[in-house]
Amino acid sequence: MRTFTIAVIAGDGVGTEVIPQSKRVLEKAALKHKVTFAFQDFDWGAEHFFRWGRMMPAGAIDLLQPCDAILLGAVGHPDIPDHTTLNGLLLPIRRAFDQYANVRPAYLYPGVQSPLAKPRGGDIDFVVVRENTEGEYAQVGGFVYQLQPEEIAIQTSVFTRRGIERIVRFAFDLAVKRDKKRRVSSITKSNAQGYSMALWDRTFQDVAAQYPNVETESLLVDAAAMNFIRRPESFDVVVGSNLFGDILSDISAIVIGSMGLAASANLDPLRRFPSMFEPVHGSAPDIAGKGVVNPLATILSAAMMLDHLQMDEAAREVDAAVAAVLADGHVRTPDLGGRSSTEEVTDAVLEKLA
Ligand code: GGG
Repeated sequence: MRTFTIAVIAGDGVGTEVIPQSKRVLEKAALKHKVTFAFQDFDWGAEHFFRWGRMMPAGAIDLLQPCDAILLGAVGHPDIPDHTTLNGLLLPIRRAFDQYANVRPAYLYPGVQSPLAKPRGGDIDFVVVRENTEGEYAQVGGFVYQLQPEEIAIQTSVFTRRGIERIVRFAFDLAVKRDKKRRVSSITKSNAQGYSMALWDRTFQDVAAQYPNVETESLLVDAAAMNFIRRPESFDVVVGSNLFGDILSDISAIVIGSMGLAASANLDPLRRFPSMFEPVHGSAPDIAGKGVVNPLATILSAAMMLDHLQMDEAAREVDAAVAAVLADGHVRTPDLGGRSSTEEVTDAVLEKLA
């Protein structure tokens, strides 16, 4: 029987509530498909920071490296600056394992109400592909006259042709693999960012020329934000920089009905290192500890992990079980207008899986 070693970082806030639920679903899938998941839990995050002054220990990357995949809950705590939590855990893992493709599907499941008036279940079905290792999140810069009245902060974006080319190519390959609209939308702000984003535009055109059967469009990020609301059904694969992908995928999460349904994968497409799977949402301190967080984003992220581990059928089954629960409409957490608990929603998914 094949055993997959899964590093599990539940993290903070609602992360500690959704991760046990996704493990329950994975265990059920494992039983059915005759594999084993050996979960290795790492108690890194805010509590680790309060105790040791770091979000994760110095040797963390070495501990994660041998694992087949990483499942992450959420990071963030109201008493720690967000840049400390993000740069102390999530971003170093993405960079260390060259998880350069952050894949964030936006699918409006039948039975779920979009806040937009027009779209019905199935009408919205696209994927945001976010460059995940460089761009605006490269953490290059510094302070001059720090903490003095004349303080200066300099933060530089890093865009490389190699970095842009590989993520754009990933987006085109995904459009071909999805075989839906075969359209890739590239998002920049090259009218204002005349160097980095101009390089992005040129690289996009170069790669696009190699995919004559894929339709393309280039949008400025402000127009893209507008069109995610105005014509979400027109998108197929959307590719953007680290920052733009991060922002736009929050819009796509909400047009499909809830942040609680938005899954994501941080992929090393070359499979040299473990990839990491996480819900798009953060630690949600406002609802943490109440037992009402929606577990479906994490369960769908676990389904993406199954797909990455080449358990395609198991991935499809988990996705279908989630779709069936949403279509029934009886069992749902408050973010979707229901009154069910986190555990009850998982119970309903497990029932459908059976
Ligand atoms: N689910 C992981 C999490 O806590 N995400 C919140 C967050 O701030 N993410 C920033 C990012 O994805 O770059």
